[in-house]
Amino acid sequence: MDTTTNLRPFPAINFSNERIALQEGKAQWTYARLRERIEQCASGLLGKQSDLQEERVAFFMPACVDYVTTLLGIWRAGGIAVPLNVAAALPEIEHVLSTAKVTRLVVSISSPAESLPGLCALCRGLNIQVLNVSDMLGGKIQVLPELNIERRAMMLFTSGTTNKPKGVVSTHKNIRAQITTLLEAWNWTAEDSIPLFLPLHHIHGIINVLCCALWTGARVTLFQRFDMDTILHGVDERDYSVFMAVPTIYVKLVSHLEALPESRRTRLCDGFRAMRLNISGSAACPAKLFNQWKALTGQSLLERYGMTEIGMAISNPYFGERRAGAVGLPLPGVQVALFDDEGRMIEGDDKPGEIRVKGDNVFQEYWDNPQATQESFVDGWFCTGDVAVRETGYYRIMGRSSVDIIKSGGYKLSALEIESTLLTHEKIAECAVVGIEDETWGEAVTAFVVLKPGQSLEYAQLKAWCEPRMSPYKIPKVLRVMEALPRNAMGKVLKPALKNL
Ligand code: MCA
Ligand code: AMP
Repeated sequence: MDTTTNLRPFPAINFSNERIALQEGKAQWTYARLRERIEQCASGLLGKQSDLQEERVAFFMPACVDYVTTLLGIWRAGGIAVPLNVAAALPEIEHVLSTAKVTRLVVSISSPAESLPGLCALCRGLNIQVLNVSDMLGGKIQVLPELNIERRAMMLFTSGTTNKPKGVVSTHKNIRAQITTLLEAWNWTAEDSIPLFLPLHHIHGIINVLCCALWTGARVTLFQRFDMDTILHGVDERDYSVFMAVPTIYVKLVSHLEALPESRRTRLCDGFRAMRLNISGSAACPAKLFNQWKALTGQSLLERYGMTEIGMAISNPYFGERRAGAVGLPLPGVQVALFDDEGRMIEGDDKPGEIRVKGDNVFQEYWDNPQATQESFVDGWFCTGDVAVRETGYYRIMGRSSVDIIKSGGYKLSALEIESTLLTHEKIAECAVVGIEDETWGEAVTAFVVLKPGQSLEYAQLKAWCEPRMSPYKIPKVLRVMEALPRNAMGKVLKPALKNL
């Protein structure tokens, strides 16, 4: 196998030339034009250097052609791409930039650094140069480096059971494995066309949608966010063959479609019916939702399971039974096993255990955190912290080993991170954050707080206070003011008890 990478592993980018790679509004970019942009961006980033040598280059952009140009430009020039969450609050961006020791931040005309108040000053303080992607386009293309595929390529931040998010570092080899397994399993072809409306600081949007499509020569229609009417317009126009979303989006689609007049509903449901594949992932797809979607559109949602550290690991089959409530079978090239509490591998069906994963898809390390990296592997297996059971070979996720991880609308959140911010509120003495089951969000972030003596706090006040301090999706949906938090004899908060209040 080729052990070097530049863009050659993305065969379509080199060879699809006149095919449309990207569509944004009415504008379109062919693969040839995209390649030129990527090489110009890579050359601009390199300047007089011959290789970025794993420099961490962050970029702050929603889904747009400049985002794609920058991501692939950084890879092409030998840097580590650090995509930022465009909805993040400034303290969260500061954590990413300083942890990753980012040296340059790329912005675009549509998302200048000024769009987030304080970002320019933050970059000055951290000695980070801010550059605009448009300044790098149109320049001369220079000789670009050949890179070994073992080199680091991307750092995504993920919440864990510790306080602040950790940087998950994947190599070019990991990324290649994460893409190619999905191309094979889901039958991607150059004829595919997919809308991309998911955030682009996570695997789901970056690898499963964008990179899979660009690897094969398919077409990606870019949207800055999930806007129901715009997305459904494309469905009505039969623009897409594949649709990928988190369960919350399917919940929203079901209630939207059900509320429409019958003729309009039928047209749109027929639009989904005409696609070759609808996929759900990032959080559990309840059997009820699977059945509702099937009843409306005739599509059996293909549910799959993945994680920032491993890309995708388990998937229902493209051909064959797609089982409601189950995530399916290990993907090609990915080893998956269940382990009991004593660390013994579980053979056979029906015994629950922790999912552990091995394969080229598994990330290299948590950035600058060898201890966390070491603790997350046992005998070469990556320990996911998710508990599953096999039923006639199919995996079904039963839950997580930690109550401190919350999944809301597909985002993984750390209860501890939210608690530590809430504890800086002048009126809050104690707090515990838990995810309470919710039909739309999967889990709704709920804050149980004990106030300091004589204080009162309304939900609206808390929400307004949180806004500059955390991403909107982390802000508690519910505030419960308590006299005291339930604790065990050791003084530890009994979170499961809170979930049942
Ligand atoms: C938006 N809001 C949320 C969330 N999203 N609240 C809780 N959880 C959320 N996920 C809040 C906003 O703050 C706002 O609150 C209100 O909902 C409406 O906001 P809006 O932006 O209009 O909502 P939306 O556009 O309908 O967003 C819902 C969404 C979005 C499209 C489902 O959350 C989303 O894109 N989720 C996908 C995340 C994702 O890609 N995860 C993959 C990571 P207010 O009205 O009070 O201001 S996991 C991964 O990559 C692994 C590898 C995997 O397996 O895939
Ligand atoms: P993230 O770290 O944001 O990539 O989220 C990964 C986590 O999402 C996994 O560890 C699971 O807990 C959860 N997850 C992803 N896909 C599914 C699924 N199909 N069903 C249940 N949980 C899922």
